[in-house]
Amino acid sequence: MTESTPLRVGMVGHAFMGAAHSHAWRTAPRFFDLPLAPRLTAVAGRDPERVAAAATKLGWESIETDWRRLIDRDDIDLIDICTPGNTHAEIAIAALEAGKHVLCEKPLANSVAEAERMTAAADSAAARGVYSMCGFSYRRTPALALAKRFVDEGALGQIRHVRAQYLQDWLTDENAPLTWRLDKSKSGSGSLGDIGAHSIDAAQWITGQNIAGVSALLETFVRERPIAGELVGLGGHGGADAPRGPVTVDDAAIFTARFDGGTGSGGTESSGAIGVFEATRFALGRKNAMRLELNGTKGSLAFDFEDMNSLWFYDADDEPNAGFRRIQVTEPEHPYTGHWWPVGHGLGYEHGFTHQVVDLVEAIAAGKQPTPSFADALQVQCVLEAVEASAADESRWTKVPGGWD
Ligand code: SOE
Repeated sequence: MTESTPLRVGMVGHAFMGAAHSHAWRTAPRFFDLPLAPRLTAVAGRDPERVAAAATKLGWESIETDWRRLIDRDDIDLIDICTPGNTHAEIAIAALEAGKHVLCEKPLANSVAEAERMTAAADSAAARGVYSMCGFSYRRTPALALAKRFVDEGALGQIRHVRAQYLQDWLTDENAPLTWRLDKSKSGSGSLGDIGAHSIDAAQWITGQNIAGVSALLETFVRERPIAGELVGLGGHGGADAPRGPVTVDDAAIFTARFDGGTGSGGTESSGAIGVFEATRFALGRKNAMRLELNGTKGSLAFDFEDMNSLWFYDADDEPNAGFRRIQVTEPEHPYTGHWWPVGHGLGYEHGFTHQVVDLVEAIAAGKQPTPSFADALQVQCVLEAVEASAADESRWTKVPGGWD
C-alpha cells in the first residue's frame, strides 16, 4: 500500500450530517498524514437538482439518484450513510455484502432487531477485511477522549456516579415544522435516539461499563405541528394556521440507570456506577449542552460541549478545597489537538467528524476493526429500547439484554 492509495467514498444523503461528513472527508488528509487518500467520489440523493447542487457545494465528484447505484459502482470503496435511521439497515447490509466498508450515522438503526441484522452483516464482512463504524462522533471530541484517558489511567478510582445531560432548544417553538426527526417511522425515536444516544455511548465508552438496567420517563410536549414550513437550522417556522400532523416521538427523555461495573473488571452489581440521564430539545437557552460528569472514589470529571475545549478535573489528592481544575484541551499532548492550531486556539463541532474519519481510515488501512463498531452501537440500541419499554410501562425497572440477570 502506498501513501496515495485512494479510499473512494460514496455518501448517501447530503443534509446537515452529509455536510459535516463532507467537511471531514475533505479536511482530514490536509491536517493528518493518512495511510489512504480519501476521495469524495460520489454523493447520492433522490432529487437530481438538489443532489447536483449539494455535490458542487460540498465537493463531490459525481452524483447518483439511487443509493443502490453507489453500491454497484466499482470505483467506490466505502459507503457513508447520512440518511434517517429507517434507511440505515438496508443500505448498510447491502454495502457490506457488496464488499464496501461502511460509516453509518447514529443511532445505528431504529430497532434492536435491525441493529442485530446490521451487526451480523458487519461481523461477517470484518472476517473478509471489510469494516464498519457507527458515527458516535463525540468520542472524538478531544476533551472527552482525554476524559477516557483519565478514567483508563485510574485517576477517578471506582466510578460511582454518572450524570449525563444533552440539552438543546430548537423545538421549543410549537410552530416549528413536522420534520423527519419528529416522525417515529423515520427517526425511530426523538430526543432519546437523536441526542440521548450520544450520551449513552459516551458514558459507556468512557467508564468502560455498560448500562445494565433503566427506569425511564418520556414526554411529548407538543403533540401536533405544522406539516410544512420554512426550515431554519433543524427547526424553523410553520404557520400557526397551517394544517398540522402528529408528532410521534418523545420531545424529552429522562432515565436512571445502573451500570454493570465493567466487563473486564469482574465487577458485581454493587461495583457498578449509578447514572442519571436527560435528553431534551426543549431546554430554552441550551443550544448543544452535551454534558457529562463522573464522580469516582479518587476524583471527578466534568464536561460541557458548550465549552468544548475545557475538561474540569477534581483530584481528591489536591490540597483540601482546591476545587475543580480547568484543563484547556488544546495542547499537543491532548488527543488529536497537536494536528491543528498552535498555542491553544481551540477546536469546534466539526473537528469530531474529522477525527472520526482519521480513525476510520487508519483502522481500515491497518486491517483492524474501527470503533465504535456496529456491535458497540447495538448495545446503545438495546439501552434505547429498554428506555422506551420502561417508559411505556410506568417507568418499571427494565433490564438491558446482556446486563445483570
Ligand atoms: C440534532 O439534534 C443533532 O444534530 C443530532 O442529530 C446530532 O447527532 C448532534 O451531534 C447534534 O444535534
